[in-house]
Amino acid sequence: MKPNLHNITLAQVAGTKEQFIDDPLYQFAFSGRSNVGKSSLINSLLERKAIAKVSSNPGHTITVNFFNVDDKLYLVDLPGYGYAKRGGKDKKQWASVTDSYFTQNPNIDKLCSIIQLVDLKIGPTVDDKGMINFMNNLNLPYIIVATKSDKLKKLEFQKALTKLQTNPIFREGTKFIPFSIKTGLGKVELQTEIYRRAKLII
Ligand SMILES: Nc1nc2c(ncn2[C@@H]2O[C@H](COP(=O)(O)OP(=O)(O)OP(=O)(O)O)[C@@H](O)[C@H]2O)c(=O)[nH]1
Ligand SMILES: [Mg+2]
Repeated sequence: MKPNLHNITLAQVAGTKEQFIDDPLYQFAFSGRSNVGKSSLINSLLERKAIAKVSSNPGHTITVNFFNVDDKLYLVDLPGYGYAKRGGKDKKQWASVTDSYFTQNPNIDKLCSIIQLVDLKIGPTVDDKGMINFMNNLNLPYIIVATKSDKLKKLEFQKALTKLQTNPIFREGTKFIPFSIKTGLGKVELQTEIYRRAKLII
């Protein structure tokens, strides 16, 4: 059964790996460079305006935030990578908490899929390619969300999407979903894909 989107809580804000959620529910983690739209995507999927904090300044999300969706699954908002301005101790803290979600997380087997965001207009950056190679090497399941698609006109949109889908860096059979918070494109498709992977619907 589909989750009741009226029953959502921010269950955990984790600044260290010891604070990661430890329970049997499936998790879906949102990954991508800073400012690509991870928190916005979570709000859209949960049909809320601001349950996940959005900012026009990159580097907004600095903790790993677990949203409990009707006690059926977690959406996990991760800090973005590739934000050069954040230096020193902060950058290390960010890198370590995101990194440890993937590499030192005793509940990694609960990670059902990574939702990897790529800006459709920009295409995969060097950092995105690093993340995609990392997921390929660790055999982690992922879905590619091509976001901010509203920024492209129809013809450019089709061209950019085909270019992305034919990029050999992605694992064969990869699911691509074009998305926009502005037009609502891709929202229902991604909700359905998540519920299906979490075995809530067939
Ligand atoms: N045009 C357009 N803008 C978007 C879209 N999605 C997000 N944005 C904008 O992009 C900016 C960054 O969005 P966030 O959701 O905070 O990005 P984030 O990936 O969570 O960023 P960090 O927390 O820094 O990693 C905001 O100004 C959003 O309004 C989209 O589909 N289309
Ligand atoms: Mg964010």
